[in-house]
Amino acid sequence: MPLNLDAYWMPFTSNQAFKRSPRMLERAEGMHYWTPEGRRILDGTAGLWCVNAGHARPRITQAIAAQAAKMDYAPPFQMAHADAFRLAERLTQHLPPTLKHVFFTTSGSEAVESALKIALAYHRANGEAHRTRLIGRERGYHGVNFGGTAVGGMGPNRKWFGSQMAGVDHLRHTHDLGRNAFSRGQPEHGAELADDLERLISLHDASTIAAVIVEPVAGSTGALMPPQGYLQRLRQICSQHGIVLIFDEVITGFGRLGAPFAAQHYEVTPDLMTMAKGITNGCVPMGAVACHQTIHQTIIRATPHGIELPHGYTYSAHPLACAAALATLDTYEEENLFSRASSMSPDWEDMLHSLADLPFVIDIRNTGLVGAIELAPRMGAPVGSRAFEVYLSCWEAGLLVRTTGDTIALSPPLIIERQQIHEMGQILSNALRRLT
Ligand code: PXG
Repeated sequence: MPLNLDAYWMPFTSNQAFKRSPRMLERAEGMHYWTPEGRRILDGTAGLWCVNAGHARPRITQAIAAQAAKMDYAPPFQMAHADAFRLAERLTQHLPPTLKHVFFTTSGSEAVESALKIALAYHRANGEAHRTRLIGRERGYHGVNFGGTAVGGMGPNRKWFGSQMAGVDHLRHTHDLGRNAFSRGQPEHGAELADDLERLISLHDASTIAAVIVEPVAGSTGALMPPQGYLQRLRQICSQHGIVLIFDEVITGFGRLGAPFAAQHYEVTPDLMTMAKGITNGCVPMGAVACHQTIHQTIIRATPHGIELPHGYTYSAHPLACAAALATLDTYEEENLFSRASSMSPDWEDMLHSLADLPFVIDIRNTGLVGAIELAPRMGAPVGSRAFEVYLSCWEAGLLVRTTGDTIALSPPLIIERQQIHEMGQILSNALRRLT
């Protein structure tokens, strides 16, 4: 019987276009997907920035199967299972030393909501309940729940959803093609954009501001690297004014930049850090918030009896997710995958920048195993029409890429080999040459 495509309402998808011409995946292993027709597709995006160790790793899939057979589910409120503690402890070994506690969620969006609520709870517990304002950044992406949508800064994701949350403001974004186009790694210009926070502090007064949330590398908006000195400056201003700094590391975590987290890569430690995706190699949904010891202690000590933080999810620290995450960490550690993005980065960078002279390319950006190719918008056509054409050509040629607006974003599994980087370059180059 032919598959009925009607009932499934697909997320972040043009449902009408997809259902006219579906792209289906059936199987995955290592660096590749296979379609139901048996076509092999090189995974240039690690699924959606999450399958960092490559697909269907037996150690991880076996750990999930064994856990499902042993104990499928355990309530996380007022009871626990040992792997939840083991996993939190293991994660702290890869975190900056002051981030000593981990709160589990089911996704990146929930990690963001949890981090925003922990920041508010911290100020309240610390006698500063007047700090309620949350600051995000233009072009930021922090998932799709109400808090994340409100602090997020991608216009198309916000405009459908009313007034979202009161008391939110945004820093300016850091994208500056005029000064920084074709930068390799961190762009040179733009550290002063962090001073935008001083402007918002003058406007609202620091005593009203709870937290600033940024992605160290803005992913969904098209892979924008932080200008040199920008994150350091943001850290300094937050510390000076008692504002909680949250790094949303949902895509930068677990080796994407060549260190466990962007915090180590850029040598800037936030007070709270969100993570998801690569935490289980994408196998089982899971997110987490890592917390500075002072934030954790302040909240815990404020309530000597009873529940200290009335927050959590039915699936917090789900046994299958914990089993997957522990096996994922074993894999990352054994294969040194947290440093692999930096050892592969020179080849990756050269491949990307070799595309710089092709038609309509107006910027190439890269860091670790992240890449972005920005195209000139097509006059009179919907935003992103050129990038989507490249996406379709790559799909036909057996390569999976992502597009956002006029940017093609790349983030392959960290196990990628040099030959596969070369293959990606060939397919991208052919697709770009065909553009009109
Ligand atoms: N924060 C960041 C920085 C993200 O990148 C989320 C939060 C939300 O995570 P969940 O697990 O709730 O989806 C994300 C998600 C893209 C793309 O094309 C990126 C994400 C999701 C969908 C598409 O770059 N990141």
